[in-house]
Amino acid sequence: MLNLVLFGPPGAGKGTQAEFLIKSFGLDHLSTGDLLRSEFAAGTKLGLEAKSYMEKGELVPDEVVIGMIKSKLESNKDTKGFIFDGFPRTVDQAKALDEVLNENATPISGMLSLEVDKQELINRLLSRGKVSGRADDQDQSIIENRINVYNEKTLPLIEYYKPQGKHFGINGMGSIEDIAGKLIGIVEKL
Ligand code: B4P
Repeated sequence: MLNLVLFGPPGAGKGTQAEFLIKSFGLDHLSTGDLLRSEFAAGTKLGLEAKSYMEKGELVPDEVVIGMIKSKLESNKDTKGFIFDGFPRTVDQAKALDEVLNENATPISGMLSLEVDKQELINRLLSRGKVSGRADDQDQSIIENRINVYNEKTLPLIEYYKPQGKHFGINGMGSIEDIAGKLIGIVEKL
């Protein structure tokens, strides 16, 4: 089973590149951002709680996100593997994910980390904000907060996966197709 963590700051291209990896390797996509947005579109209690954090560019509490991922893993047992997109975002989330995957002897195969300059991230998200309707993509100060939260709480995850030999850094600047080619090349060797 192939389990990939697609990693990077907001706007690095995680959602974009996940589509290429799904097509190439037949994996199931688990994006916590998409799952949380569908919860609040459905008006659930979990979704309404998450919305208040997401609109400020803060992380949704670990227990909410971990509970959501556990139930998705349990209901998708017949799979070739998963792409975890935007999850884990804290060391506690990574530990919780490892616990569940280890119970089924299906560990993380690799962490693909997209590296993109801060100004490019801001430009990409502001331009998506013009068409997506996402409140967190329309205000530069919220985008900057998301990047700060990433640097403080999410970036340390690189040091969690590196000693396990699972971290792969990829330059995420350039054409979407070229970046996809580099990612596919890495995954083929895992
Ligand atoms: P997400 O939905 O994960 O949003 P994101 O980090 O902004 O990344 P996204 O995947 O959308 O953008 P992408 O890089 O693909 O999270 C939203 C919020 O949900 C978080 O802020 C947080 O509040 C909450 N949340 C989610 N997961 C959580 C967790 N695990 N724990 C706690 N809270 C959680 O791409 C962005 C844009 O760039 C696209 O428009 C794309 O077209 C463009 N782009 C991509 N590649 C490009 C390239 N090479 N060149 C030019 N443009 C490119």
